[in-house]
Amino acid sequence: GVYHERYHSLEDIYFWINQTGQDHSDMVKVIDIGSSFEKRPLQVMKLSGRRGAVNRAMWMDCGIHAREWIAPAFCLWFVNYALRFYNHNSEITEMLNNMDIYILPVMNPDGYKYTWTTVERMWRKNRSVLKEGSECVGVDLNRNFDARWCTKGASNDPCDPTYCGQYPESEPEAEAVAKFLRSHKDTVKLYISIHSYSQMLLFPYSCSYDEAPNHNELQLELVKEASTKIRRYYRNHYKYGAGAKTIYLAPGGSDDWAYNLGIKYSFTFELQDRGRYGFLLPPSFIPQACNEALLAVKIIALHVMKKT
Ligand code: 0X9
Ligand code: ZN
Repeated sequence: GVYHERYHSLEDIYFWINQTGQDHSDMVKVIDIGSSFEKRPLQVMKLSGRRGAVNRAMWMDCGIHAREWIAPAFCLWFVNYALRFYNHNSEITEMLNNMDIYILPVMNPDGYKYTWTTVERMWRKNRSVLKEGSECVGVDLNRNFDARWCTKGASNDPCDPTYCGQYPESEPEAEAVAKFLRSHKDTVKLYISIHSYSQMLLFPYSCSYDEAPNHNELQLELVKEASTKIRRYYRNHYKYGAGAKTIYLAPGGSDDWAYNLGIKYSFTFELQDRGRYGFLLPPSFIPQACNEALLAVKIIALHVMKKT
């Protein structure tokens, strides 16, 4: 529908999340997992098929970084697709019949709101204010997780866009996600974090050049396969590989942390584009950007279901 071909304000997204929960109460449950620095709710949508309980789940978060507007747009697109095509598309039906899908559409609501309402459209971090010391605001939530925290590739200067925070999980947004995943780690088999831009499908590690134990499976059976299909069906090019070698060394990320927690299928997607518009991706690009990412999510989720 036309709703998903636009970007939405934070208030619109909250309204949509709760409306969707009410309209589809048989398949959607809205769960509050915590609140942001400025006390906005962190709302997760739990999607389930019309079946009994299952002991398998996946997690997807969007909008860790404030300016990456295509990310929350993708989470909304995905939920809409799942609800609309459950029992009509075999892949999404199989996913929902065999796993619960936890979706956090806006992990950084304060930052997202800030990019919508001030001239700082290029803001990246959250909006946390330090009690003492610095005048500068915000922590990079994707440097705030406990994975070689604040080593090379992150900054300990609060004024930098990649500031790692005072300690791992110092930020309420990162802490809430980490807490939720720790308490669901026996069921969550797949972690996906949605970012932009640069068109990449990344997996651990990004915090070091070490090769993950299941590197070959992640590389050859999953992201390569997804990239090939995106090229075939959408004529678009996605790079793929371990984060540190493919994009850059960057510690403290959610994907590496989730991987070390035991979620052996852990990914960061960088959606469109490759830099022409960058973070300012025009709304007319939303449908293709989301369909490409959806294809990759399906390929990976179906593989994980077979293997776990
Ligand atoms: O630097 C990041 O956090 C991500 N790129 S972005 O341009 N969206 O900021 C890449 C994250 C890759 N994974 C880790 N660094 N753990
Ligand atoms: Zn990002």
